[in-house]
Amino acid sequence: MIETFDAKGFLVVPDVLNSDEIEYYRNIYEQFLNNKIDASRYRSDLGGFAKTDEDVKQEKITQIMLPGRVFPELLTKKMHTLSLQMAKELLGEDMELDFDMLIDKAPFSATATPWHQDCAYWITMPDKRAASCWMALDDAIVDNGCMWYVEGSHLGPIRPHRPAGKGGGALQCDAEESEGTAVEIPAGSCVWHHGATLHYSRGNTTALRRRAYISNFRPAEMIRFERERGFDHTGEREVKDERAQDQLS
Ligand SMILES: O=C(O)CCC(=O)C(=O)O
Repeated sequence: MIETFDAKGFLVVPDVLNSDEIEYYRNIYEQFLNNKIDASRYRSDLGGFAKTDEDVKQEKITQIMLPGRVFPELLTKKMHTLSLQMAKELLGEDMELDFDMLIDKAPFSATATPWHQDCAYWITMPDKRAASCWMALDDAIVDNGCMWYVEGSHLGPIRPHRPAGKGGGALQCDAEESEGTAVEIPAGSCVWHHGATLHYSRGNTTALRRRAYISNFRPAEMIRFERERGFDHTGEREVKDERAQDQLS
């Protein structure tokens, strides 16, 4: 599995959570979505680039940063403890949780997450080791927005990124589905990707839910490096890694 991750830049780990555990996380996830757990200061629309009058009435892609900080019980449960263990096996014993987030694509919200490499969002760091664990809390299929990855892209250059549109939201770079692989996984399974792996997901065009819980890991020393520079993954989104600056724009 480690070799696969190193070569491809992504890795499926099946059947991590059992049905009771999935239910536990879904229950908390719903409390975040309906604001029973108030994370409004960390909530935004990752699909906020699709700005017609109709679009602004409803979040297209709900992103809530740092659920584990808002509701610390999560940090002690299986998803966080096991994914930290996996991160250490994949990238080294010095891995620690940098941030977590919820990304929800509501039924029929039909908004793609644009192609991007996560490191474009981050400040340039001397140690590039980083990985995200994308945990499916619903079956993830192509039509509700499973993840797509470009195999080996973490080994190549960082593509130029730009804001996906006006008004915050996501970053994007140029890439095509024909370059990538769709990774359909059942609820309770996860897929890992490297911080430089090019990825994307289609919009949810179905009546199905598509709840994902994402945890990101990097060396403890690099987390310190970020925090010393005031970077904690709660701020405005813009191209931060100098390798991803769009020289053409
Ligand atoms: O869930 C999605 O659609 C996108 C997730 C993503 O970009 C990430 O985990 O880095």
